[in-house]
Amino acid sequence: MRAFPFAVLAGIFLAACSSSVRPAEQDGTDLWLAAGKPYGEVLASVQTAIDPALPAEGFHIYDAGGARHIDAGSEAGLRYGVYALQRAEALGQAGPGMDLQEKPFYDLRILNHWDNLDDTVERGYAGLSMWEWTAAEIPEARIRRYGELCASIGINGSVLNNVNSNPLMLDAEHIARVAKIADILREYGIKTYISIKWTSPISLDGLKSGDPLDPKVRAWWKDKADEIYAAIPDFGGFLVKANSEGQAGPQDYGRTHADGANMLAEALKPHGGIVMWRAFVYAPTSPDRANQAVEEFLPLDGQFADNVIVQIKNGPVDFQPREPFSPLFGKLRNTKMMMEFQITQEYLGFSNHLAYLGTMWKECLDSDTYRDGPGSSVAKMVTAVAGVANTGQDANFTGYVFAQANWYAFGRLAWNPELSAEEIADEWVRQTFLKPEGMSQKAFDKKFVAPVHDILMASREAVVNYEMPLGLHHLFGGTHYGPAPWDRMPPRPDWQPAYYHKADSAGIGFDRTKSGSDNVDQYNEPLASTYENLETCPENLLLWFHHLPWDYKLASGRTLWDEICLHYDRGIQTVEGFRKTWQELKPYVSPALWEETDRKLTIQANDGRWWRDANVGYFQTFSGRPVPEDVEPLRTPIDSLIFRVLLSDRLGMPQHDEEGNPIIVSMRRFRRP
Ligand code: GCW
Repeated sequence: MRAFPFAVLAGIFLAACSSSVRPAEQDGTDLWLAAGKPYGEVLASVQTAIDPALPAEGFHIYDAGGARHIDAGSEAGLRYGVYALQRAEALGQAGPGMDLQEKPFYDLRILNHWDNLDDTVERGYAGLSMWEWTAAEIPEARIRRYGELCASIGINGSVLNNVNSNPLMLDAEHIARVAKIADILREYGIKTYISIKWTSPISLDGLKSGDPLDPKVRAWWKDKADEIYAAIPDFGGFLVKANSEGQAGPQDYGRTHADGANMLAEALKPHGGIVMWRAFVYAPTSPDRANQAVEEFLPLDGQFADNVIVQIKNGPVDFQPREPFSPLFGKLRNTKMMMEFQITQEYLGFSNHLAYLGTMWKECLDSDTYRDGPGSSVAKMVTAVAGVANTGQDANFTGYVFAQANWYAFGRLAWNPELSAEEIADEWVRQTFLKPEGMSQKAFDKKFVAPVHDILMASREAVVNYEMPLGLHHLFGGTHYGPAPWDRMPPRPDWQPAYYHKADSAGIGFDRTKSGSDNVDQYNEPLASTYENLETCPENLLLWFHHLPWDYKLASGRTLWDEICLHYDRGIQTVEGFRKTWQELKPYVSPALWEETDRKLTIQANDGRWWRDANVGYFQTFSGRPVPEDVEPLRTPIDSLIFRVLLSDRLGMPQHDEEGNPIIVSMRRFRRP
């Protein structure tokens, strides 16, 4: 027998190993339940008991007498326990002697669906409404699947329709339909809520007014609540957008938000329902939109009924890639507050861009408001959490496998805001992507899980960088997908990017210091001074709080102008890094998921360059400075971007060509600025 040299033998052996690694077939429709055992199987493997001494939604998993047990405070707690065990098994954390006791941090963990009765979804990027309002029957199987997914991460409430609500939501036909959906969701521990339109009594029954102090109006809402509870005995309550972006509300009758919320609260109270009253209010006349929620709501602190909770967006403007936390979280003391996060990526590339939001939400939850001294984190100030859902009729629910990570992260953080974004990312990757056959767990962890986890962790900062770095915000146009810093679209100044970036030949940024809009003073000390002072203002919020000259020197020693260019470039290069990594991951991921992600990462990189060309190119018309030599040069002259728009389909989804470039077209009509 001829002896092969060792190196040759080793080579043959390695080749055999790698060729026997075959990616698992999967298409993303199992979401994060892909790697776990079926629920029924996990349930059948344990002994269960309801122990009223445990917290209602809490559970205890432990081993005793040669068996695994799950004790829980209620049926819902038991379900959470089974899912927790399923997750632990999938993550390899369910070995003998397991002992895990948990209860949710927040009682209300709610998804807000901005779904319309015509089946469109406002800011929805995963197809039409999954509730299928216009179909003859409700989509039962789909709703069950949704129920499982929500329950598996502890979500216990669902607001079925858009906050820009339709009065028909409250007619008999829709109440009956909502009742059918609620009957299914109840099985998964999920309460059903609806968004109401303030003027419903006028539209539906011809009342002359919507005045919350008018006895007829009050009686109408009371009767309506009784009617709903007759159909849905455990109905959760109302979510309300009032006196906001053109929606009517109590202020139209000279009344306050508290008057309005309390009227509804009174109607719901006998049934145990709640009102979630949104603080997303702003008027076109204000010099700083970021100041308005505090201006309107602080004077009402302590006036809201005990079954009212004020729902506040994480930032003071509107779900931008980076905002400081809303100052309202540090101001209200005698009002229940609820966080509103946006899971759907309205400003972070829709369902095209890979942007893991666990990091963004943690940044907000961990921020110290100093309301009751140091340690008053936003997470501790709020008593409930809502997330604007990213679900639709798409088979994978979210339009992109990586968008599923955000639904997952929302649920996990609502359950336990102390989890880290890293842990959640790691859990999600391991449960979502199946290990290829013939690959050891260790190899899979190293070659696939770790790099994908790293992509997730870097992704939000990449978006901030190529869209709106250094505290810039609201630079988008049209459908909110792409850049339009030049946009001066009527009718409102506070819908125009120039209101926010304020670029001129002297510099750029919004002066929110004491000598500007004084937004800094809405924050408690030491934050007010930290933001006010250029030496201490965090660089990633610099242009949020300050208007600075183009040649202002940053910590790096470079000028503001150069740093702006550098950040845009860094965002693009980070996405290029994701693309490169993804190429290397091809052997370990199913072809369907690999192709989907590859195409979307290409789109993301191209979109990133479009954001850069538009913003850097436009700001250069003011700065008059060259783009530094160590960054990638601009690709498209600014002249050819201004006044052109992205081609979108009928649902507002952006169109890209074969190479993944955004299709930018001339406007059909000139709109007078
Ligand atoms: O950010 C804006 C969105 C609107 C949304 C509004 C809100 C539902 O662009 O689509 O309306 O916020 O939160 O009410």
